Amino acid sequence: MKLYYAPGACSLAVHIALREVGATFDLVKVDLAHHTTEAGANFFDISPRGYVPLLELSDASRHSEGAALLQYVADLDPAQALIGRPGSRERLAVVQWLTFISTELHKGFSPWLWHKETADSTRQTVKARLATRFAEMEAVLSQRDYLVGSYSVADAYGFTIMNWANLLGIPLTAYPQVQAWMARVAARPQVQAALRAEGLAS
Ligand SMILES: N[C@@H](CCC(=O)N[C@@H](CS)C(=O)NCC(=O)O)C(=O)O
Repeated sequence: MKLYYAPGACSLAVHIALREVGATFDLVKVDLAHHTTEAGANFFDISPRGYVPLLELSDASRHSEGAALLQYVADLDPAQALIGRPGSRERLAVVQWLTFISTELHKGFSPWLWHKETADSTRQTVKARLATRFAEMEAVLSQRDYLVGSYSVADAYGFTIMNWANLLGIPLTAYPQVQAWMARVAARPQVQAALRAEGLAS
C-alpha cells in the first residue's frame, strides 16, 4: 500500500491506523500548497480532488475519504480491535464518531480556519460552533478514557483533528479531559512513530 499524506494533515489519522494494524506501506509526501509530490509529480494527476489522505492499494486502485479509509484499515486486522465487529453496537459507535469528527470537527476547522483570507466574522462563528463540539467531547471524555471506551480509529482521527487547535493557537484549557485524552493518544507507540515519520516529533 501507499499513503499520500501531508505532515499533520488529516492523513495522519490513516497513517496512525496503518501502523496500529502493522500494515506494510510506503509514504508519499504531498506539498498541499503546490499540489505536488516530493518526486515533483502533479498531485492532481494522481488524485483529481487534490487532497490527502489518498490510499493506493496493492492492485493500484486509489481511494480517498479519511473516515472510509479508517474503517478499511481497521478491518485489516480485527485482532487490534480498532473498530467493532460488523453489525455490533461498538462499530456503530465508532462509525458515528468518525462521521461526527469528519463533518463537525474536520470540516469545521478546514478550510475556514486554515486560510488567511477567511473573514474574522466567519472565523468567530466557526470557533463558537467548534466550542460546542469540544464541550460535548469534554463531557464524554470525563466518563471514559477513549471516545467509545477502548481505543479505536475514532481516537486516531479525533486526535489528529483536535491537534489542529494547538497548531492554530485555539486554547483547549477549558477542556482538561480533552487535553488528557489527547495526551493518552499521543503517548501510544504507533502514534509517536507516525508523528516521527511525519517530522512532527523527535
Ligand atoms: N473529504 C476529504 C477531505 C480531506 C481534506 O480536507 N484534506 C486536506 C488536508 S486535511 C487537504 O488535502 N487539503 C488540500 C486541498 O484540498 O487542496 C476527507 O474527508 O478525507
